[in-house]
Formats: sequence, structure tokens, C-alpha cells
Amino acid sequence: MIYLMQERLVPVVCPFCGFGCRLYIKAYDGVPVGVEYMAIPGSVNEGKLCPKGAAAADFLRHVDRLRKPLKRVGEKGEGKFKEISWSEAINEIVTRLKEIKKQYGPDAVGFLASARVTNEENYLMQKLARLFGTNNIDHCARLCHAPTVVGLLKAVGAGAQTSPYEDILKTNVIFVIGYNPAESHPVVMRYILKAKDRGAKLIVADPRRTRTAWFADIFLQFKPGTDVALLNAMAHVIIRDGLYDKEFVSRRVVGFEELANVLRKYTPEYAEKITGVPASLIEEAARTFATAGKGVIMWAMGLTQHTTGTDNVAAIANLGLLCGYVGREGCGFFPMRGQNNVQGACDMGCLSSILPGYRRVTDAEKRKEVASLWGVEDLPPEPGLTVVEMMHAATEGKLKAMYIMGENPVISDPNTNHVREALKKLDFLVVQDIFLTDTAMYADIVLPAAAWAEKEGSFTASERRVQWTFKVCDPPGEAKPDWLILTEIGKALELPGWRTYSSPEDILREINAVVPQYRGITPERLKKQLEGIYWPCPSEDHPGTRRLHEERFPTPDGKARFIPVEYKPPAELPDEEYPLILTTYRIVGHYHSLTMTGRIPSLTKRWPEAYVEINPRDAERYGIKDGDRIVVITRRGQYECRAKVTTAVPPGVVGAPWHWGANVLTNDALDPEAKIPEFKVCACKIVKKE
Ligand SMILES: Nc1nc2c(c(=O)[nH]1)N[C@H]1C(S)=C(S)[C@@H](COP(=O)(O)OP(=O)(O)OC[C@H]3O[C@@H](n4cnc5c(=O)[nH]c(N)nc54)[C@H](O)[C@@H]3O)O[C@H]1N2
Ligand SMILES: Nc1nc2c(c(=O)[nH]1)N[C@H]1C(S)=C(S)[C@@H](COP(=O)(O)OP(=O)(O)OC[C@H]3O[C@@H](n4cnc5c(=O)[nH]c(N)nc54)[C@H](O)[C@@H]3O)O[C@H]1N2
Ligand code: SF4
Ligand SMILES: [Mo]
Repeated sequence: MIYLMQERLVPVVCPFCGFGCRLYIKAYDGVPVGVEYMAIPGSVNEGKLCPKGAAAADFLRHVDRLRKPLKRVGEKGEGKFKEISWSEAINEIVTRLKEIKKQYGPDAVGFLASARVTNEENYLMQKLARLFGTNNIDHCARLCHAPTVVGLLKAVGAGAQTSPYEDILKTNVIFVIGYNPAESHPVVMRYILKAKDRGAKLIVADPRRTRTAWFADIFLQFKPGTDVALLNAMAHVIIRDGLYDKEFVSRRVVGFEELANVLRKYTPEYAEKITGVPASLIEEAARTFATAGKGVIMWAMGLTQHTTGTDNVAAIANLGLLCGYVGREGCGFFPMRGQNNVQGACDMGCLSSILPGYRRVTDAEKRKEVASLWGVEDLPPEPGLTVVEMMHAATEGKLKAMYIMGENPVISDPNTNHVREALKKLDFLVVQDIFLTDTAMYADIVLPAAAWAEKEGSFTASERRVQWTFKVCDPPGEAKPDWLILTEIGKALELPGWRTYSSPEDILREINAVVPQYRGITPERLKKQLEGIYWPCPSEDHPGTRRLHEERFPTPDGKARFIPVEYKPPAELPDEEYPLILTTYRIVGHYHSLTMTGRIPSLTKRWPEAYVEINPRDAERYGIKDGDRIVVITRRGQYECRAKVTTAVPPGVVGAPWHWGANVLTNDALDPEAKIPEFKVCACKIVKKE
């Protein structure tokens, strides 16, 4: 008998960044063997992938995958566990959570959802938290685009990316600030370079000369944390020289006079003193931007991860609104989403003050609307704790238990030593992941989850594009999809209003009913339409909305708002003891806390170890040569790595990719409104390792 292996090509969504690339995984007899480069018509990447996407299948069958539920037997952090059955694990979780709720109330428990899992799974996680009785539900968007959501809601009434990527191809100027697509979203870079080929100008603002900056027509290399001064000065020039879109501003925006008043003092000369960018270059950038006729603005973590993150977003929105670069072809605001489902996790309401569909928990009418759809009378009315606030509450003994699904805060939250202390202090911790992470080391119970290609569901990319991802293979051992685990836990907790869900499709149908923006995005349509559907999509025969704000803004009067903001320095500035500024960023070959890319040989070979960039002048001053082992020290911790001596960073600034644990150094000071920590600026010193 001849046995022929069965080959299958399964369409999936890339499990890493929020750009939303489509790819096919090739599987023989249900065993994934690699990625097939084949374009799906209408998909965002046309078959192209970056090094991570190309290796996406390579960690699925890694020996380190979690296969059985685990119970901690050693000290917290020690890493000693024993295997237990699913029923034991669920029993223990339910008993402990019920006890803690009874003794301290539901707000003594915190839940973290995940931008790595599907919409259906995130929807269930926030529903579980709220029916349990708390709004202590959050996720990594807090560490990412929370200022964008808060700032854009105030400015234009909605926090999402306004336009499809094809608008980049139709524009005349692209302004990229605090965003390095050449490393973070390599496939976006193709759009930018194609636009440049057509004659569009590229302006890049970043404290580091990044690989994106190499392609800039104008590069504004400015001091970390001085974004508002730079953006205000550009807006000052545009108003001073009458270069703004007067018709758009008078018809569609309110607050021009107040903005002009605040901007009066932000002359390019004044901004030069704060930012270090020559006044003449600020003038040139402002003129190039404002006179282009059509422009797009792209930003990400360099703009948001500051104690002034919300102000920074307001300043960039002011600039875009002044020029009328929103709501029409070749224009748009592109706050580039990070993780493959961070947009979806926000849409599903995995935020401490936001219910599904961007209803505020404090809005009694909207809250009751969701409650009645879930078959309960009301839901908790007070905003809950955010990611970093949960860690503080845990150290203070106010938060007693946490349930963390698909996040690794020991590596990804600021001030690692504090996070470790917080997790140690908890009475009970559940971690649900695909690997035994540094965070899982502190867990009482670890639950093994199925990874992206081992389950089905929908992901929402940065463009508001919702796409279905199909199952390639079975999960290892006894691992189960997150949605199934949550369904069982909700049932065992006997939560009023909980349903037993039979499949991701079943959950998406409930989402269709609860999230107005997703009303017409049904499982049947998504499975047929592989290129996805853009929200808002109000009905099943609606094609989806590619561009927002064409006629009016979703504000009560239909108009956008200028939000004048003043420059404020970062929370921690260099001084005699800590004379350098440390900033943290990402590199193309690795993803976050390395749980996945750190296990892919093709990536670890090319990007093997931790380093810190340092300018030759500083290197000389501290007696450091390229490749030396050094220790970076801040008020919070020490970090050993190799020195990379390079002019990519200016004197006085050192830059560390954070994947290898640089958060032992970072500052957990928060933006007062968005509660994002200041990952991008803190004071440090460096010493050569003897
Ligand atoms: N390869 C790879 N790609 C990823 C990820 C990954 O881990 N690896 N993560 C994904 C996620 S979740 C996200 S959120 C995105 C993030 O994508 P990006 O925002 O591009 O990521 P970063 O490299 O953290 O920060 C961007 C830039 O901000 C600059 N910067 C530092 N300080 C300042 C400042 O004060 N002001 C300004 N304006 N800029 C500053 C840094 O020098 C850096 O070049 O990437 C996504 N894509
Ligand atoms: N210093 C510094 N720190 C930063 C940043 C920075 O720029 N500088 N950026 C911040 C940003 S923008 C972000 S988004 C955060 C990211 O922070 P995290 O979300 O904590 O980072 P990840 O490493 O992506 O963690 C995701 C976890 O999910 C697990 N996982 C993957 N797939 C699945 C699944 O299907 N199910 C389950 N249950 N688990 C799964 C992975 O193994 C991993 O442990 O980090 C933040 N931290
Ligand atoms: S650009 Fe992002 S979505 Fe595309 S292959 Fe790379 S990591 Fe995946
Ligand atoms: Mo992110």
C-alpha cells in the first residue's frame, strides 16, 4: 500500500504585529511545516512577509510548549511545578477566586486580557471579569496606544486609525513621528517607499537615526520627550505663515483661537532650545508638511510612551487638523497598532473604563444596555484598575488575585523588580500562556493554551480590518484554546448571565449583537471574504467602512476639536548621578518578551543578544569600546549587556532594545489621563564591566 501524505494550505493571520499580514501555513497530515508565500487577493501584504512572519510556524511544536495544567509546588519565582488535571486546575481556580471575592469583594481580583488572542477570546475575558463583578480588566494597549485612544477621542471622537493603507500610496507627504516601521512593521515600509517613488516626501522625527530615517527627505533628530515642543513649533509656523486649510478649519474644527493663543510662544527658535532641532529645519518641515495638499501622519510608541503621551497625541492631531489631512483620499491619521489583535481587544472592551463597542462604564444608559444584552440587571459602574495600577495595588495589598491570559508583565511592564514584588505579594495568581514565562514562575496555577494556528477566530488589524484565521493543527498535549478555557471557568464560577459557548462562531454571533461596529461582521462572511471586513460595519449587507470622518466627526456637534497643549518635561531627567537619557525600542527580528521569537533559531542566530546603543563621544568618555560588556544602571535596577557604539544615537542618549529584559531599568511614572508608563525616557548611567 502506498501512503500519500495529505498536504493542506491553511489561510491564517500573522501572530505578531498589528499590520495584519495574511499568510498560508503548509501542513502535512496536520503537522505544520512552514509558510507558503502566496498572495491573498485584497490582503494588506500581497504575499510579502517580514522575518518574523516568515518564521511564524517555527515555535508551534517547540519542546517548551505547555502541555498540561501546572500547580506550583516551590517558592514563588523558583519554577517548581507539578502536573495536574484540568478538573483539578479549574476546581482550584474557582474555589480560590470565590473565597477571595467573598472575603475582600470582587475588586480584589484583576484580570489581564491579551492582544495576542482572538476577538472572541478577549470578549469572553472581559465578560468574565465584569460578570464576576469588577472592571479590573485591562491589557497591553495600556502600555501602547492608550494615549492615542484618549487623545483622539477628545480631538476627533474616535481612537482608531482613520484610513486604509492605500491612502499612503495616494499622498504627497508622510510625517512619521516616534515610529520606526522599518523594524516594527516592515511591510508598511513597502507602502511608504512606493509612495516615495511616486514623489511623496517623507519627514521622520525620532531621537535615533533609525532605519526608517535613512529614507527621510527631512530628518528631525530631537531630544527624547520633547515632542510637544517640536509639534507646537511646526503648528506655530503653519499658522504664522497662513499655510493652514482655512476652509476645513472653519467648517469642521472648533477651538482655533485658543490653539493659536497657546502656540504663539512656540517659535522655532524657542523649540530649538528644547528639542535641539535647528529652527530652520523645523520651518522647512512645517512648510513641506503644510503645502503638500494631501498628507498622512503615522505615529506609535515614540509618541505615546510618555507621562505626556496624551498631550503628544493632542499635538499631532492639532497639526493634522490644521492642514485638513483627514477624511479624504490620500490623507489620514495612522496611529500604528502594535500587536496582531490589540485593536480587537480594545473594540471588545478589554479596558478598565470601556465596555464592548467603546461604551464607557460610567455611562449608566450604555452600561445597562450591555447588561441587558447579557441578561443581568447592571454591571460594575466604577472604572477599574489599569495594568500598572494593578501592580501597585498588589504591592499595597489591595489586589489579592490576578488572572493573566497571554501577557508577560515581568518582562513587558516597567520597573521589573517592582512587578516581581507585586506578583509575589498576591494570594493567588493564574497564568494562561503557551510557554512557561517569567510571569508564570509566580503563578499558583498555570494553564496551557492553544496557540494561534491551533484554533480559529477573528483578529482585527490596525486598519480596523477584521480577518478570520483558520486552524492548522491540534494543540500539543492537553492544551486548549483560550475561549474554551474561559467558557469552562465562567461556567464553574456559576456567574449569572454566563453562557456555555460552543465555538468561536457562536461567540462572534454574540459580538455581532453587542458591539455595534461589528454588527455585520458575521463568521459566515469572514470565512468567505479572506481579505476581511473593515469596521464600522452596521449590517450584513454593508461593505465595511474603509475611511472614517469623511462627512462629520463622531462628536456631539459633528466637529473636531483643537486641544492646545503645553510642553512638559519627562518625569525623570538626567542629573549628575545619572547623566544619560535611556530610551527603549524594538528590533525587526524579535518580538516583545521573546517567548516566541526567542525560540526560533533563524531569528536568534541573526539577533542573538542584548545590547545598548551608545554614541562614540559618550563611549570615549566612559572608556567603552564597541562590543564591550557594560552595565546600565538606573534608580530602579541594573542591566548587563554589550555596548554597540554608533552615531545612530546622539550624545547624551543611550538606546536599548527592550526584548531581553531592559525593563528592569525603566520608570513606572504614568501619564495622568491614559495611565501609560514612561518607557521612552529615564535617567541612567553606564559602567564598563570589569
Ligand atoms: N519587530 C517587532 N515589531 C513589532 C513589535 C516587536 O516587538 N518587534 N511590537 C509591536 C508593537 S506591540 C508595537 S506597539 C509596535 C511599536 O512600533 P514602534 O513605535 O515603531 O516601536 P519602538 O521601536 O518602541 O518606538 C519607535 C521609535 O520611537 C523612538 N523614540 C524614543 N523616544 C522618543 C521620543 O521621546 N519621542 C519620539 N517621537 N520618538 C521616540 C525610538 O527611537 C524608536 O525608533 O511595533 C509592533 N511591531
Ligand atoms: N521598555 C519597554 N517596554 C515595553 C514597550 C517598550 O517600547 N519599551 N512596549 C510595550 C508595548 S507597546 C506592549 S504591546 C507590551 C507587550 O507586552 P506583552 O503582551 O506582555 O508581551 P508579549 O511578549 O507579546 O506577551 C504575550 C504573551 O502571550 C503569550 N501568548 C502568545 N499567544 C498566545 C495565545 O494564543 N494564548 C495565550 N494564552 N497566550 C499566548 C506569549 O507566550 C507571551 O507570554 O510591552 C510593553 N513594554
Ligand atoms: S509585518 Fe507584522 S504582520 Fe506582517 S509578517 Fe511581519 S510581523 Fe507579521
Ligand atoms: Mo504595543
